[in-house]
Amino acid sequence: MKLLSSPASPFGSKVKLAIAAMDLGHQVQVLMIDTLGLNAEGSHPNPLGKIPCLVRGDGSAVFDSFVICDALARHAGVDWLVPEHCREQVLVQHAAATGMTEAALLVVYEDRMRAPGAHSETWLAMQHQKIQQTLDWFVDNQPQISTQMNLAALGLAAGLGYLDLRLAGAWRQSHPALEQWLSTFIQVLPAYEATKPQVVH
Ligand SMILES: N[C@@H](CCC(=O)N[C@@H](CS)C(=O)NCC(=O)O)C(=O)O
Repeated sequence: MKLLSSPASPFGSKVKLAIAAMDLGHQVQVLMIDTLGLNAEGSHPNPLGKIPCLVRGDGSAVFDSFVICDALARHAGVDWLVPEHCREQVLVQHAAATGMTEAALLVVYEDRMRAPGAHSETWLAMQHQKIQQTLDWFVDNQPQISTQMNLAALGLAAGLGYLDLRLAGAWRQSHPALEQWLSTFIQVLPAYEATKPQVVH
């Protein structure tokens, strides 16, 4: 299997963490792609032109990151990614992590895709507010950390890594409880350091 991703992608990071947690590293080759380049050529296996995208041996493409994690769990025979006994809680926490990460991506895209004079300060403030409110929410709704790492924990760790990369890690000062949470996560899943969102030169 091939995983199309990029080192900075938070959703790619979540999938790479899932691969490490499920010990599937030897079965998945991670390929770095440039989404803008592939979109231009129209050759992306995901019609949305987004990463991450898993391409299996038979050529079938799986997206988005949630569906990829689910497909990998089924492939590995893993039943703890979304544990049955706390299914709704994990899915809600995962949705919060996803929304927070999407808000951070929108901040980055606003900066990257619009000319400086065309930025909407109102829109940016809304996204920053979503991020802050969700961080607040996670203080009281921390995903459980275990050697069998659930989807919400993977999503939050990848999302916090993206805030480190793109928003200068300001969350660490405002939310020390989550900094402690991430540090415990890394102790249990050290692969975080190699798979967190990062810029590779
Ligand atoms: N819901 C998707 C979101 C994926 C996503 O937004 N990926 C970003 C990079 S992290 C992307 O490909 N952006 C390029 C684009 O939107 O064309 C998932 O969970 O996989």
